[in-house]
Amino acid sequence: MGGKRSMADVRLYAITDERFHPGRGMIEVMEEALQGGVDVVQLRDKTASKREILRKAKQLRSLTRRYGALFIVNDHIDIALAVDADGVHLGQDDLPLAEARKLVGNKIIGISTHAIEEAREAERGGADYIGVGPVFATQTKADVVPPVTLSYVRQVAGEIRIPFVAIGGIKLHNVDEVLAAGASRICAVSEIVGSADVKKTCETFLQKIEASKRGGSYAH
Ligand code: 3NM
Repeated sequence: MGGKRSMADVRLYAITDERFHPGRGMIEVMEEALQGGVDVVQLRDKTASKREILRKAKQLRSLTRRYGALFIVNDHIDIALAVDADGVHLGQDDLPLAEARKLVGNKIIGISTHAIEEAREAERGGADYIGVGPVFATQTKADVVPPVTLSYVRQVAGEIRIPFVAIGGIKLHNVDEVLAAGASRICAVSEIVGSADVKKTCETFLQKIEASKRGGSYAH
């Protein structure tokens, strides 16, 4: 695999969360996800020290480079810059987009959105992509808003022109509904990194995404 990918080409986006794979290393798990075809890896760690997150970011930067995948750092612009990540992902309470842009230049900036007004604001402000979620209930993110449901996915698909990634409670058993609602980029945490077969889970997600693009559905 070669060449730098852009958010426009992204189909499957994986986020780290070590709580879901006790006894297995993050690098090993994310390498399986990359072998399974994920296009983006995001480092998300709400508890480790900055030093520790930096150490993991360096490892994930070199791993994603080997696979030609994008690498995004959640929250920490300084770490994203220090390891030359492809971008940062920011929430509604993080540094505002305009200030973040001054710091990261032309790196990718993704913004979490939970309502159409937030999506419009992110698009107007020059975000490179938005997160749309939580589509379904999730235990993975603390204090997240109630599920935005498929109707928000439909609304964004119909109105917003920058790439969007559907997230929150998305599993192999319900992803077809999300794709049918107009999503073409899927993000999952627990379903991917908590899987007994991470590579196979990613491959199956990708088969479903590709099938939906062809207008059909993947039968098993
Ligand atoms: N952001 P899982 S939901 C990190 O709605 C994150 O912005 C969300 O985890 C949002 O795939 C979420 O395990 C957690 O449900 C998604």
